[in-house]
Amino acid sequence: MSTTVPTTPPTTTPTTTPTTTHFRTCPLCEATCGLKITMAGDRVIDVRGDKDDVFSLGFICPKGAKLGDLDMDPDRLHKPLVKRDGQFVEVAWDEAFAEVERGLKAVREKHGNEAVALYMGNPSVHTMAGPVYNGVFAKSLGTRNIYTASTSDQMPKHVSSGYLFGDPYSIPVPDIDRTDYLLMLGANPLESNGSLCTAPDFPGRLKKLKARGGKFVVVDPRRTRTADLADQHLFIRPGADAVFLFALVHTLFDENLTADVPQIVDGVEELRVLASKFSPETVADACGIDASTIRQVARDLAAAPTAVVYGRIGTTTAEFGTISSWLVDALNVLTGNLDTPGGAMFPSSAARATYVKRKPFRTGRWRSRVRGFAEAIGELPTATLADEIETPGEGQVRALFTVCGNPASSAPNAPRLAAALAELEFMVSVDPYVNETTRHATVILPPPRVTQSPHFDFGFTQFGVRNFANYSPPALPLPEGRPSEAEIMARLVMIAAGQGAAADPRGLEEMMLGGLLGKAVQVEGSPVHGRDPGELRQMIEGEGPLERFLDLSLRLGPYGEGFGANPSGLRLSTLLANPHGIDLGPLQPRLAEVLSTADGKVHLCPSELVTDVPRLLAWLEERPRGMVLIGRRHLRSNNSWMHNVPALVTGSNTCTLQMNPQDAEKLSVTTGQRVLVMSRTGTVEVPVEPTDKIMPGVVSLPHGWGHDSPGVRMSVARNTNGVNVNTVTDESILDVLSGTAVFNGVPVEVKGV
Ligand SMILES: Nc1nc2c(c(=O)[nH]1)N[C@H]1C(S)=C(S)[C@@H](COP(=O)(O)OP(=O)(O)OC[C@H]3O[C@@H](n4cnc5c(=O)[nH]c(N)nc54)[C@H](O)[C@@H]3O)O[C@H]1N2
Ligand SMILES: Nc1nc2c(c(=O)[nH]1)N[C@H]1C(S)=C(S)[C@@H](COP(=O)(O)OP(=O)(O)OC[C@H]3O[C@@H](n4cnc5c(=O)[nH]c(N)nc54)[C@H](O)[C@@H]3O)O[C@H]1N2
Ligand code: SF4
Ligand SMILES: [Mo]
Repeated sequence: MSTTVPTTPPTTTPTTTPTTTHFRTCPLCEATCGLKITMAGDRVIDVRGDKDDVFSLGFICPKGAKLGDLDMDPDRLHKPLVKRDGQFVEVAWDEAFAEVERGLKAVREKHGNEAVALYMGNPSVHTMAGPVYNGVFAKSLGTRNIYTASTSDQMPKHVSSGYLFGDPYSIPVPDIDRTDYLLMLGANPLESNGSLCTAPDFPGRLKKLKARGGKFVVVDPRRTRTADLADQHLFIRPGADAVFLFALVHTLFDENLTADVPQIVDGVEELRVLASKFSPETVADACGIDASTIRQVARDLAAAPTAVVYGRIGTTTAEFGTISSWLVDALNVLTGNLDTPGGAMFPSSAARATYVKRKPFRTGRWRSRVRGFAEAIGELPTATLADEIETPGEGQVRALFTVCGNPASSAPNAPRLAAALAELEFMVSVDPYVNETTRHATVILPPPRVTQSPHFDFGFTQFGVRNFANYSPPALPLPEGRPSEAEIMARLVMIAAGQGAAADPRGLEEMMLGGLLGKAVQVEGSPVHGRDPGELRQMIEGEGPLERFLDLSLRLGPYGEGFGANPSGLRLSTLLANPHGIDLGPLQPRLAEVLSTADGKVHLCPSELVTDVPRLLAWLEERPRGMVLIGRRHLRSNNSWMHNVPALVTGSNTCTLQMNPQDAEKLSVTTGQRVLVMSRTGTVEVPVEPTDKIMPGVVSLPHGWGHDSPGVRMSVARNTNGVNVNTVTDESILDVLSGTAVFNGVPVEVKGV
């Protein structure tokens, strides 16, 4: 579709240049909106919602509309940087990879493989290269020091799904398009556009829920824009979701409101006994919600023809994140709403390998060296990465790779981690910016522009409220000699595997494709069982390695053409012929397919999760009763990395401390006055924003701000007024079952300056 040969960075194109139109899925958040992008030469001149997109139907948010500014950001790196004598210098790609090989080899020879850590951040599930190469890269490094943003986010959900259903990757989503009653805790989709629930135009879908006579209830310490739209909003004291949910479970049993629970569910009686300790009357004070209101919510949930409970970041990045995640699904089971339309359902991604049966899940197969935290899905908690870098001894982390991550901003007690990064012997970052994290790198390998990269959501097709598939080829070709993100990752894999910086990435690709096909032909029930992998390899189509992986995944997926077994099924060419995507219909019940527990049952009361209940009971007695801090997302921010787009950092997108007017009055502070927010780990100074939208005793600061560290090369972000909230979040407190950081309910003291 594109006609011109671009240079990078984008040129200043005369206005007479002919324009081209490109339909692409927005890769910025989980909503996967279809965009219509107009380009003049290699410049993006207009972005709007693609009204023909089968899923988003023209919806777009301000971030998607500014995708062009992000794509053409003058601060974006186009050449690798290597640090020499403390200064970054631009080098050729071959030289950069050779430097990576030298540095990695030196650390491994001196300290062993465990001295090398890997951190993968949020966009690594939004790129195509991430899902294809991250796993093999982690493996080729041969270290247990694997960290990701998941332990600052949704790991509790993986652990609860792992123990309930046997598969940590099968996370049910709320079927919001068909439900009659939605109970939403700790999510604000009117700003975030939804998470672990891919629903482009989430606001429109919530309005439709109400228009069809449904009800939705928001539980949040802040009256958010989502809460404003809801039928009912309950202020909850931060961190109390686990006891609130337990009280709902209690009420269902206490008032005989449970539905007929299917035979396949185990542990109902154990859960009843456990929940008996959490009556609404016992937990009301901790929640800040009357016992009668808690009982009313349980009754409404049980009475609705279809209903679903959905909990997100406010419930997962909390001290009892895994218990909350578990009870959300327990409530869906007990009310008869798991795996049924209008309830919590398991999406079916078009790129899912249908023939893979997972091994029964467990955490703690190994533990972190310093603080002994359990591994979960092969990862250690990001909250303990600083311990692993700072603490001497065998296995001390001395080198780090970061891919799509900014942990020096995003991790709890980020300043401590940033200081630890500065002490590393060697560090490589795959990242387009010199930011809070990458400024510490020895080598920075920048991925190409968004418009030069292909897109398919391997991640978020697993969380859609409808099943869908959408592929966007690159809008612009890569300039000669400029590696794609896939090639950057492939080269890192080969370096880590000892094949050297100059090895041909096609060798790795063939090995990976051959490995997948080799496995698929062996599994009974696979559409290619018994076939010749070599013959199948010949059939795979696609221009680059990512397209070929996608073609393979689609062909072997649940709607796939099965390498000829189902000729009308999906393959890459089907998606290429449908630039507005393919709608694969509403979600279908598929629990039987998902269940991977050893006994083939749903474990409603897994003993592994019950072990944390005594800590919850102790918290009920000794919970923080003073001021606590929670987070906040704004529509025009996205974590730490979009503050360099001028149009996104104006107006209300500011880093203020929201505080209830009663609390502001006690401190004698008014709008705009500066206050100190102090915690065990640090202090930040911020302007206060009194608002009755936040409950008394709670303050809120957004994350991802504070870009004025020395060496950060983000000229717009540098000049924004913001502080890093993770200066005051505490890495010493975790959701122990999942190793997840606590960003909500952090005890703080606030003082006027
Ligand atoms: N206090 C507090 N802290 C939080 C949160 C909170 O709510 N409160 N939220 C947490 C959550 S949910 C998350 S997911 C984490 C996020 O934590 P991180 O993933 O560590 O941080 P991000 O800010 O998302 O940074 C993304 C990085 O990827 C780079 N990047 C962007 N696009 C690309 C690309 O295409 N390729 C490559 N290679 N790099 C790219 C950016 O330049 C940036 O450096 O933060 C967590 N931290
Ligand atoms: N605009 C924008 N969109 C984003 C992002 C972004 O930074 N900006 N980040 C993306 C990422 S990485 C993610 S993971 C998703 C997250 O998506 P969401 O989970 O929807 O995230 P938030 O908007 O932070 O909403 C969390 C809500 O939880 C509330 N909360 C805080 N503490 C508690 C508590 O103890 N209990 C309860 N019940 N509620 C609590 C907060 O007040 C807030 O309203 O958003 C994604 N989308
Ligand atoms: S809601 Fe998300 S996917 Fe949609 S345009 Fe905005 S950033 Fe992009
Ligand atoms: Mo996240």
